[in-house]
Amino acid sequence: MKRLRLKLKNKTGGTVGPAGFIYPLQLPTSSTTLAALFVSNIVYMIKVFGHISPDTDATASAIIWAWYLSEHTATPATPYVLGELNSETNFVLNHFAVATPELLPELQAGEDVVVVDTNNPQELPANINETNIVEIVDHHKLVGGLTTEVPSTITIRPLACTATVMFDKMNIAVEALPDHIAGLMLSAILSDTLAFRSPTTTPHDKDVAERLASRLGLNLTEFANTMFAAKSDVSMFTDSGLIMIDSKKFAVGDKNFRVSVVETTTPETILAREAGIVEAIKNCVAEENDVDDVLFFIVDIFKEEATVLTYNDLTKQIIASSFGVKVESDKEVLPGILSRKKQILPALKL
Ligand SMILES: [Mn+2]
Repeated sequence: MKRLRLKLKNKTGGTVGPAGFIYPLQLPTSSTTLAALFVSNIVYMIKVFGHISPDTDATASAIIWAWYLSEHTATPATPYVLGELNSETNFVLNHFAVATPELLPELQAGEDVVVVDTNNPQELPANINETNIVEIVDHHKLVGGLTTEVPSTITIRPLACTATVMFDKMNIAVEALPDHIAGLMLSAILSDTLAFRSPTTTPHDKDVAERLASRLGLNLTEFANTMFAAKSDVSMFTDSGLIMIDSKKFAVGDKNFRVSVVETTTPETILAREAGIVEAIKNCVAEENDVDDVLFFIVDIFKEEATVLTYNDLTKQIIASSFGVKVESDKEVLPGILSRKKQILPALKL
């Protein structure tokens, strides 16, 4: 904290107030009032966070952007996450010696926030539209629903990963990036692209990842495989935890689904838990009023195929009509299907 204050003072020419707080000369937004500068008597600190069910990109992007805002724009920022991290993300944070971000506390009306790796209010705190969203950095389709009182900086680019968008926006040479920031960027790209296997991958994502890997002296394939091995250890998750690791709500016709994905190199360990997972799905449908069913996809990273559980009539029907297959058993293998964003959600129909 001391280092940050000194840096802030040097950069902005701000002054230190009577209580030792920094009063920046340039406030980040025109709507920021002096009262809003202080949250629980601490220095003004903008909160940066991604979506619920945080994955490696959502977590890494929050850390990367908070670092960038703090170090390069004199806007002190703190990264947060909206839930428990998956085993891949924990591995990545450990590997690059980065502290796990705290869980996002309840947001106050009017407080400044930055949203990364989503623009979907359904994946954000319920009162998100009462906050002041000063910036969004994302790579998902624009779904609508987020509103702002004043103009906001919004960057959504058709790249495979939010970290790639950030790499471009920062415009800092790979050599000048600290190790942990380069490492988080690389990990986020490898995670979101499944090491360039996913059809969401663009040549630019690949190029940036290769430059980051060489900057870090990492063998890209080996590092990606270690990440995927970490991701594949889901022994710490309960069956209901498993369907929530990476889950997005999605409406198809008049039905609301949870579309859950587990990416793994060892699908047999997940399939061994099939009965328990189906029970967990039934409990989820009973508990969540706005969920009619859960589509649970097990993505085999190395074989580049997905197995989806088709345990009842509705799941059989939607998988049959969406993917043009005859569904005759309680699961269906879909060759070549890796990406929920690009291959699963756009295909879903009843
Ligand atoms: Mn992402």
